[in-house]
Amino acid sequence: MLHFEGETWTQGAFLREVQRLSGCFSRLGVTAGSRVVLMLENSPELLFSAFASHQLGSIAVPINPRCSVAEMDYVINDVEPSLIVSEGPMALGRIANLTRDGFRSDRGDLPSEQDRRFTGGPAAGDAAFLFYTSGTTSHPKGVLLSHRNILACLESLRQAWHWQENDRLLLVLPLFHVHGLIVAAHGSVWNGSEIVLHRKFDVEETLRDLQQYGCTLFMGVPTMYQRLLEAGATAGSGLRHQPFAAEQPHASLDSIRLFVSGSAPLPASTHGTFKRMFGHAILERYGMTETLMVLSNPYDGPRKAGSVGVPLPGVEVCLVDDSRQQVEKGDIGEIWVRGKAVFHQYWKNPNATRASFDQGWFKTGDVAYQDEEGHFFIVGRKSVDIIKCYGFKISAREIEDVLLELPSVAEVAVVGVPHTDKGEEIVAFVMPQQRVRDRTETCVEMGAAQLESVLREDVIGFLHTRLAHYKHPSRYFLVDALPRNTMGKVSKIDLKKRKEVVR
Ligand code: MCA
Ligand code: AMP
Repeated sequence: MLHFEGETWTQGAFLREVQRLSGCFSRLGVTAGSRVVLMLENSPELLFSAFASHQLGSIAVPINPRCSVAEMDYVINDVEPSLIVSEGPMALGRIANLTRDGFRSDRGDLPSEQDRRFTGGPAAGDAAFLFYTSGTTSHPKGVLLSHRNILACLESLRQAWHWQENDRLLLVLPLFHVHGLIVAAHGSVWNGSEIVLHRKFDVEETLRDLQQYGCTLFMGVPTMYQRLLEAGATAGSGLRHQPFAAEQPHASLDSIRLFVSGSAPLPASTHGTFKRMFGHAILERYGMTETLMVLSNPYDGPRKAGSVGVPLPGVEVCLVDDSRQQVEKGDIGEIWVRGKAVFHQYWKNPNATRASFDQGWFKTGDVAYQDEEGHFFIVGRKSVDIIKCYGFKISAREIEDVLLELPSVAEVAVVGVPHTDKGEEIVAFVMPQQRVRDRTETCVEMGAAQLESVLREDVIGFLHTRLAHYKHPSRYFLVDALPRNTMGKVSKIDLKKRKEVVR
């Protein structure tokens, strides 16, 4: 059962929409192995389209419908889709316009016998999804996930989180990433449970629907939990209920049996306050687009604040030092992962694929230690060039390369700095081509407008054409020089620690 903006689809109705769409896709030329770009806001149509693509054995490529034209171009050139499913008019490729009205007026017939030829479904090893994810390089890489990868992950989560048919999940995560689309949406379909879908996370609508629909499951990124806490603590926030007493669990979230957090570190303080305010110990888990879900706090046992738990069923995890040796408990090492849910290749990028694996293990780049009981604690990442803002993975290199295209910019360094709401905020250090006169300090923070007047360039307008909004720096510093180490490399660690930057 799917609920969205006052409408409901039973399982039968959901399946009929999937069947109808797969017929429609097939008529538009989609075949097994071809790519179907899904560029839609959260909506039932996005879910129907993904499952229609699965049925045809094609590869669904979900992308942020609010990405910039340059980002869209990049993905479309990379995947060469046979179909782009989007809302609104576009001037690219072969388009199925699925605005809600368009979608309804094109109800068409149920699939013909010929269209049904794929209803046996694809083989387990066939690719189901291609997700674009940022890395240490400038351009995002396409992660090819097979049906086998996805089913292995979903089955593991079913066991670990006691996911059942009578669960009802409030789904507010964006459906163009693994967290929302695979873990939450496909997880619900796999378990035959219900979804209450929102277009976007809104704190008041979330609190309302958790109660109104009697939801049993919620999955979010740490920012969402932080905002739920703020709403809970703020009197007169427009919530229909009374502000919560900080020391007294709020009774009306009783229907929920599990709050899950992932995609970025959940601060131990958020975990503790949430427990006091709402009476629930959030279950934190860890995963990655390439590996799907890897570690999870226990459903039954104690959930340790600050820990991402232990390996999920069917997943092997080890911690490895720089000489590729496994480390002792308590020591820090890179997380390596092995298991059926781990992807096999980046799209058209054999070099990146080769570099990511070592003896069958996928090297995550995340760094952690294990306590005596075997619980994992993430302490950071090997690369300073990866930023997690609002749960989105962002490449500092990608932003730097865009800013460097501005003629007024000589050098630039982008870093992630801790931030209460976002997890990390994006901070850019810009060294202009022309030394700016009448400036005595070497590192001056300035707003975007001031930066534009100093550089005499439309920095923000340019960023809009190149990068999705969540990749735009939120703070700018004008610098005379960037700190460099003995090898001549910009020392981002020093930049992150600068007194002007730390709030
Ligand atoms: C957005 N912005 C705009 C526009 N739209 N600015 C100008 N014009 C626009 N049209 C700005 C926003 O104001 C904000 O800026 C920034 O862009 C980011 O937008 P948004 O993310 O929408 O911010 P928000 O509305 O505050 O929402 C916060 C959110 C959302 C609800 C936490 O970011 C979200 O849903 N994040 C989830 C990400 C996720 O699902 N990750 C999973 C990846 P400013 O910052 O200046 O206010 S998968 C993964 O990580 C692995 C597999 C795992 O383990 O799960
Ligand atoms: P993505 O590429 O968007 O799939 O993001 C995956 C990355 O998110 C991981 O490599 C981690 O750096 C981070 N991540 C996911 N879950 C957690 C968590 N619970 N705690 C800390 N980092 C996390």
